[in-house]
Amino acid sequence: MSHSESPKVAVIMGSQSDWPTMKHASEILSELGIAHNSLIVSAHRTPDRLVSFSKSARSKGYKIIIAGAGGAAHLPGMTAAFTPLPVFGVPIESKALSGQDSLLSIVQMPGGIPVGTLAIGKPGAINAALLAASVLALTDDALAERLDAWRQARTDAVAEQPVDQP
Ligand code: RP5
Repeated sequence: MSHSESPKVAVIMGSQSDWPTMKHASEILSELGIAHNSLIVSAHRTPDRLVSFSKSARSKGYKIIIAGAGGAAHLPGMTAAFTPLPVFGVPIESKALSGQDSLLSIVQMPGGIPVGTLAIGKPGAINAALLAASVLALTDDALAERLDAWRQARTDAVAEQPVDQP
């Protein structure tokens, strides 16, 4: 857990090998002061862990789940099948198919069980965290101010004109 208050966001991933991507979601959540947990939950290798985590997520106080998985990426969809919480899926950039397999596995959910699917890889992990922050900020004015400041800092960092790089 990253903060003393109870975690609002769970960042789950199918494998240790997903952490280099999913840590970017965790870092953004930390920057914004959002309490969260990062957990390995595999749809294929630890299916019982998937069921127990997903079924208990709401009662544990989580508000949003960010789920990253690669290849035959069933984790986000199966998690969404077991919980009414919003699930944001991050397709991991797989070696075999550069994450296109992950993307298509996550995005093409049947109507009725939604997974909000982000971009492949690091940008998707970052944006999943920012999207979670936007949702939580709807009912948290202090977080809304931190998110506004975070966004303004990125805007302020953009130069008006390009320069030659050394
Ligand atoms: C998926 O299989 C994981 O999400 C990971 O992206 C992929 C490969 O896992 P490892 O073989 O690296 O553990 O379940």
